[in-house]
Amino acid sequence: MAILKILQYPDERLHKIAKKVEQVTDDTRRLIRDMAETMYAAPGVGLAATQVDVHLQLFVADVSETHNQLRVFINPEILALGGEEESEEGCLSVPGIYEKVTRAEKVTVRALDENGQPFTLEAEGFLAVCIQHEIDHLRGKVFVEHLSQLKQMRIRAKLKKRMREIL
Ligand code: GNR
Ligand code: NI
Repeated sequence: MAILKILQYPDERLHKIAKKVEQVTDDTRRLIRDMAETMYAAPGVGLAATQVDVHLQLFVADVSETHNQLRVFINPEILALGGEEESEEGCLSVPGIYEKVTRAEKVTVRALDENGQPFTLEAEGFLAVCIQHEIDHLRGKVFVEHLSQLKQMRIRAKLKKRMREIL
């Protein structure tokens, strides 16, 4: 097991488009285990491969209060979106920034699990938000890119200032 390094916005690698996983292998499962460990340690409720600089269509999520209901999504496809709802989001790649984003209230997604078995899931509430947030990452999109240009500029300035203060 290993804790992986999470890319920090603004990093151009967060804009790479993830490629399909052609075969679910032991290597895929090792990556999934490391991503899960990284997500739980952060702590976070989701983590996309893009965030650990692996550009494959794969993410993990656990929105349970008990942190023992890991969900794995490989090659996720959105089959349907319904409704609209605004909620506050954060991202492990944009630490300390929380902003409201409007997304679909319900999402139907098809994906493969860690054994390469297909499943379809209808999600709503926080899980639906999380799934859309992670699929955005796989498409090279960070949640702040749903905000106005002005807000994005302010966020980038804030993060750069913070980075300077640490160094
Ligand atoms: O840990 C996370 N919390 C969160 C809160 C609201 C909406 C989305 C998320 S996902 C985020 C982890 C992360 O960055 N996943 O990509
Ligand atoms: Ni994120």
